[in-house]
Parts: sequence; C-alpha cells; structure tokens
Amino acid sequence: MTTEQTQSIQVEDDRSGLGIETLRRAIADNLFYLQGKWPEIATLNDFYMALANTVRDRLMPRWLNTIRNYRRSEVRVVAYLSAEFLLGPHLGIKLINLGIEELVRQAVADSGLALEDLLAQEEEPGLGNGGLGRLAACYMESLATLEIPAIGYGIRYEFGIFDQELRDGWQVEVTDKWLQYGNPWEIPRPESAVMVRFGGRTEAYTDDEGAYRVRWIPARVVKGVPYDTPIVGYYVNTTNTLRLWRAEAAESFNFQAFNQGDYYGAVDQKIYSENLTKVLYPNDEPLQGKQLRLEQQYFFVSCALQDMIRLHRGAGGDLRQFHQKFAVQLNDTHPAVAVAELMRLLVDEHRLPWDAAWEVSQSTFGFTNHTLLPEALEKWPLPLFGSLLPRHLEIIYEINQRFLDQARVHFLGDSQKLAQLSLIDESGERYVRMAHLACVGSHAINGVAELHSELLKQTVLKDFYQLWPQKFQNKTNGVTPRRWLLLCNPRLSQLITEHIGTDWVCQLEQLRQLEAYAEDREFQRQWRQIKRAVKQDLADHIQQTLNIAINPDSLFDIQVKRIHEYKRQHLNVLHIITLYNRIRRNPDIDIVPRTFIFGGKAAPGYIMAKLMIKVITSVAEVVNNDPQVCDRIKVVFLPDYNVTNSQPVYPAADLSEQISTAGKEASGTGNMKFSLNGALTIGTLDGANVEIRQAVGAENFFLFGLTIEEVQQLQESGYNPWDYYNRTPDLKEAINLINSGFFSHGNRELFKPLVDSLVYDDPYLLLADYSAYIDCQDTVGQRFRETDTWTRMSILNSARMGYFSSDRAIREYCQDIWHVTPISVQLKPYVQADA
Ligand code: KOT
Repeated sequence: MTTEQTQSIQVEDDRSGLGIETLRRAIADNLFYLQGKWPEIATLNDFYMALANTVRDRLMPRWLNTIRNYRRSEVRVVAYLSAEFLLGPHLGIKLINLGIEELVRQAVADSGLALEDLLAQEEEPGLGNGGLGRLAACYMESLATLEIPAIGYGIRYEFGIFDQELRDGWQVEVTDKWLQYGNPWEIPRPESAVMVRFGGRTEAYTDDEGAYRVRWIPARVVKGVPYDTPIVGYYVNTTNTLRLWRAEAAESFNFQAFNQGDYYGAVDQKIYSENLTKVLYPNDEPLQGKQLRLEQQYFFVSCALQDMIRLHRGAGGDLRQFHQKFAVQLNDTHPAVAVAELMRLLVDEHRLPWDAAWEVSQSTFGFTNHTLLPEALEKWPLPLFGSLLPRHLEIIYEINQRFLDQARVHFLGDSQKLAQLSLIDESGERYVRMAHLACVGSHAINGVAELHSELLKQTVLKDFYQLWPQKFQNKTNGVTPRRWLLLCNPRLSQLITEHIGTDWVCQLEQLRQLEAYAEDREFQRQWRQIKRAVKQDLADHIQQTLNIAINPDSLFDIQVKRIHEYKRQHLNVLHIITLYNRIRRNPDIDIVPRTFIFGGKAAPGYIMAKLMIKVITSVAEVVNNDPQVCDRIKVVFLPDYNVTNSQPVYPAADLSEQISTAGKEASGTGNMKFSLNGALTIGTLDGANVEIRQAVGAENFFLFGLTIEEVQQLQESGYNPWDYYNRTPDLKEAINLINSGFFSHGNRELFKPLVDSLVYDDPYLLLADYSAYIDCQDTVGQRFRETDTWTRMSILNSARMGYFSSDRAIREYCQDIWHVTPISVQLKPYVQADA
C-alpha cells in the first residue's frame, strides 16, 4: 500500500454530523457563510442552497474515499460516454440514498421550513432530451448502488433542454437557465483541463527512429474544463463521479502563440470557443450535418479519452493495457468518434503500433444502439467531417480499408455487401456512417430490449451481424427503483415495506412477494386508498396551476413522453374524440369517467409534433368546457414535462399509454415506471412492452394493434389509409370533426396538415390500428369498473416488475460486456464523528 492509501485526510472542522441539532446549525452556518444571509432576509432559494451544501458536505468523505480507491491501478473502471445525462433534481435522491431524509426534514422543520418547499427550489439539470439521457442517469445511480467503479463523461451544457410554455395552446420554447442561481452539486476542476484541437491539416514526417508518422496541425484549440458531480449509491459509501466538460478559450494558444496583439480576434475566439457547450440540441433525433453538434461530440469524447489516459498513466499504467483499466460504453453513436480518437491518441501521440492500438480500442469499447428509425442513424457529410477532423478522417479510412479486407474474405468479394458495410456511404453524396464506426470499433454491440436487439440483427446492422454474430447482445433497459418508486411514491413504498420489508429497494425482484397480497381485501383497500390519495395530490396540483378541476375518482389515462408521430399521441386524441362523439350522440350514455393527461416536449423544428400539441390543447379546450361531457371526460396537457414534473405523475396513473407503432420504439422506460407504480398498460407489441407483458402476465396487460410482421405486410401490400377512413364510421366522424374546424374556432386550415397526413399517408398506421385501439379502450373502461379485479391487476403489475430495475440491467452489462466487479469503499473517518 502506498502512503496515500493508508493516511487519512485531516480537515479542520467535522461536517459529517447527522444529529438534528447539528444539521440545523450546519444549515444556519451555510446560510451565513456561503449565502451571506441571515434567516429573516433569506429567500427560499438561499435556504435550499444552505441545505444542499450541508448535504454535499456530508457526501464528501464518501466521494473522496471512492476516488482514492479507484486510483489503484488494478481496478477496472466503467466509463459511460453519453452526450446526455438527464439527472433530474439531486437533493431528494441524495437524501434518500444517504438515508437522512427524515433527519433533514426534522432539522429543516426546526428552522420553521418545510422540506418540500426547499426541494421545489431546485432547478433540475435538464442535460438530455428524453429516454436516452434519462437511461444514462438511472445507470449512473445503479452503478454507484452496486459499488461498481464508474465515471460518466458528458457535456456541461450551459442551457439544457428548453423550458416549455404553452401560449394559446402552442408550445413556446424558453431558455433553460439552470445555472443562474449557481449549482451546489458540481466542483470545477480547472487543474485537470485538457486541450482539444479542431480543423487544420495533417502532415507526414519521419520520427527520430525513422518511423513514418503523421502530425495534426490544427486551426484552433479549445480548452475543456471538467466539472465533477457526485453520484451517491443507496446505503453504500460508493459515490461515483459524473464528469461534464465545459469549453473555454485556450488563452495561451490565442493570446500568445497565434494572435499576438490581436485583442479583438482573441475575444472572437473566446466567444467562439464557449459557444461549443452553450446549448443542448433539443432533438430526439440527430440533425443531419450541424457542424456545432459534431464539434460537441468530438469535444467531449476527446476530453474524456485524454482524461482516462492521464489517469491510467498517472497510476503507472501501460497504454497497451488501457482496456484493462477502462471499459468504455458508447451511448448510441453520439460519442462514436471515440473509436478514431483513441486510435489517434495511441498511434500518433503515444506511438503505439497500429495493430496493438487497434486491439486495445476494440477491447475497450462497447456500443449501445437506441433506435431503429432510419432518419436517426447518424452520418456526417464527408467534407464537413474532413474539414473539422482531418486526421480522424484519415484514421477512419485506414480502419475502413483493413475492415473491408477482412469482410471481403468473409463475403467472398460481394461488392454490394462491402458497399453496405463500408464506414463511408458512397451511394450518393459521401458520408461517414457513425454506427458502422461504432460497430467495427467495439467488441460488443447491444440493443435495449429483446425485440429491438432482434430487429437490429435483421435490419440496420444485418450485415455486421452476419460478419460477427458473437458481438451482438441484448440488454433490456431498466429504471432505478430509488427514484422511480421510493422517492416519487413514498406512500406506496411504505405500504410495500410494511408487508415485505425493505429489501426490494435494492433487490427489486422481492416485489414478487406482493403477489401473496393480490387477492387480500385489506391490502387491496390500502392499495386503492394510496392510489386515490396520490391522484388527489395530482388533481390539486392541476387545479392550482392550470385551473382545471378533475375528478380523482375518474380513470387517470396518462401519456407522457416526447411528442412524436411514431409515439402516436394523436391516436390517443382520436379515442378522446370518439368518446366525445358518443356522449354527444347519446347524452345519457354510461361511460367510465376519464381524465386524459398528456405531457411532453416537441423538437422546436418538428412542425407536425407541435401541431399534435395544438390539437391536444384544442380538444381539451372544447371538451373541458362542454357542460354535457365535462363531468365525464377531461383533457389536461401538463406543460414543461421534465424529470421534476414527472415524479408525481407516474404514481397517479391508472392507465399507461404505450401505443407506438410496432417496431418503432426501441424500448421505452416510462412504460416501466408506470407499471412499477401500479398502472396498467394499454400498449402495442413494441419495445420493452413485449417483455413487460410477459412479466406481468398477458391477462394483466391491455394489448392491441398490429404486430411488426403485420405492419411490414401491410406496408408491402400497399397500405391505403383512405380505405380505413371510409370504412370505419367512428374514425371518419372523429377525423371529420377535426377537419371541420370544430376544435379550431372554425379554422379549417389549422389541422389540415395533420389530417391530410393521416388520411393520405399515415406512415405510422394510426388508421390501421384505430379500431383495435378503441375496442381495447372499451375493455379498459369495463375492467376499471370491476374495482377488485383492477386492483388485483394493479398489484400484480408492481409485484412483477422486478426485472426492470436498472440494477439488473447494470449487472448484465458488468458480466457480459464490461467484465467489472464491485469494490466496496471503506470510510476512513477524517476526524472524530460528533456524538
Ligand atoms: C436519439 C438520437 C439518435 C439515436 C437515438 C436517439 C434516442 C433514442 N434518443 N432517445 N432514445 C430512446 O432511448 C431510450 C433508452 O434506451 C429508449 O427507451 C427509447 O425507446 C428510445 O427512443
């Protein structure tokens, strides 16, 4: 052991105390010393900051001991590379994972404050768009809880996903200023900054030993500064680091070497550099060819790999063993340029022979694909890629040549196959195919649900599967039960714990013990009572914020997710209009009262998605104000759907809408959060729905719609939505009502693009699935009336969701891809703990 490992770190004052009085005083101290306020003039945000810093202090011994542990060279560390981490608010989950929520609640109460009010102050770091970024956050939490050495690498966007406002029922995007009051959860590490180069040209030279080498002479250099955030596990000491990079001007480069005396040029350069990490691209799919986006990707990947190499060498490691120190996971293709960057660093900068470097690279990387949508497969126009990363383009050509030589042997010179496999798309304008680069450079490739992983092998990555079947795996997504049950649904968590103990929090499979209570009248009653209370809370919130009265005894039918045609929020709307028409036709009709709740953001440039929001809000306006129906149907669009706002939503759902066209949703993770909280699902055989249905039992899942095979057949045989429109009277009536201007103050033009797209094109087959969906919804309504049956189904849904924990998913990644094992972190007390 080195002295570093045996010595404890000495600090002046102990900030680990957890006595209620100690906590109260710590908060008061932080208010005074950090916020510069005394209680009478302090804002709620000041108190939040004082509390956040109090919690952060208590995390510090765990964090520092964790870091110290990982510096040992024999420890293999997972590096999760992701352009997005959608963490959600820190304070609540950190209190839970540290096990100090009740102590803190009491300490705060003793200062005359309510913990809930302070929690509400936090601006969440919205550094992601949706599923992909949120998955990265759940995985970071599970990695820490499972005591796996891990580091997350990403981008510290100054502005995260935009805040959504609704004006006149339309989405308006507002800048997300999440850093404006400061961020107590990060520590900048300017001493660990690295330089990242862009543009310019390459030059061949012969080194001292007479070897042929290439050097890259960049046109500009940007400095990457890391900001570290602790990610603490549940009831463990392990506290991993999320290291996010911010771009700054490389002053020495600009001010001295190149731009001597050119002050204004240097100012321009500063602004240009800082632009790089200003804002998250708010699209769920890539915007083809946006240079700044490629700059962001390369920037954080280069920062991350330089950081890992420095850590490895700092611990005395040899670069030929780099893969034994780090297992690097590529979260989709956004960080795929890492394959070329690691080769460049190893070959050009550290002078490894190509073959040795290639072996290290392939052993290092794993690649997760998150989408089959053809428009979402990233490719970069060759001229753009080459002008920004000239050396990387050369390296990619070299990788490609060697790869195609190998493939040629396998496919016996089948030139079409080789063209399909090539890292360069040469079918028209030339592109670099990022998914191909990721596949060639990784030892493992996985999809995110069984169905998705199968489809990958049959469709977009078919040729790679033929070449390397052994590389392909499935890793079905999961969600963390700490945030998505314990934190967001304390009442249900308590009921569960009273019956089966607390083990379920880290062994979600334990929920299966609830099966024994599925028929238990008393348990059912308590289960219902909790659902009712949680629904009442959401109803109160909706009343207060949106001034819409909803009935907590109605069926809460909820669809929250990004707005996208393939997710088919407009199919849900067609159901609402169908019910509306039934009531208008027969005012005395007996239907189950329903509250339809939507939430989600549309990409700012996605006109059709924005029109989908407008159609939801327009239908809401009419339905909610029609006295004939409004006690039976209400429609609510929750503005600004984000992690914070989602937390009260999942627990309040009776019905979870998972209605994407079969084959389009890679997995989904919201589907898991709903079911875990006892909602029943109405869904298609898409993504992880298939596995959820298998797990909870077909009889506890409302299935409808075309299968993938049927979708394919229908499309091949020439799908004609117009026929469905004409031969389905209820459908026709619903569509006609939209078209007539009924929901748009007589404006018949407003929804024309939406209606025309459905009736004449319908790429997502809403019309083909309409009747099955309506019939299935009718069954849902009937079943909801059988209260005991519904409650039993609800209990069984929660009871059987154990598999969908992100702990299970991470264990599989550790075993099958990363080959890493847990290491427990021992706390060495820095000073005597206080009594
Ligand atoms: C975005 C751009 C390019 C490629 C993929 C994406 C992407 C995919 N963004 N979010 N996803 C979602 O990822 C989730 C986590 O795996 C899935 O559950 C969901 O189905 C994807 O749509």
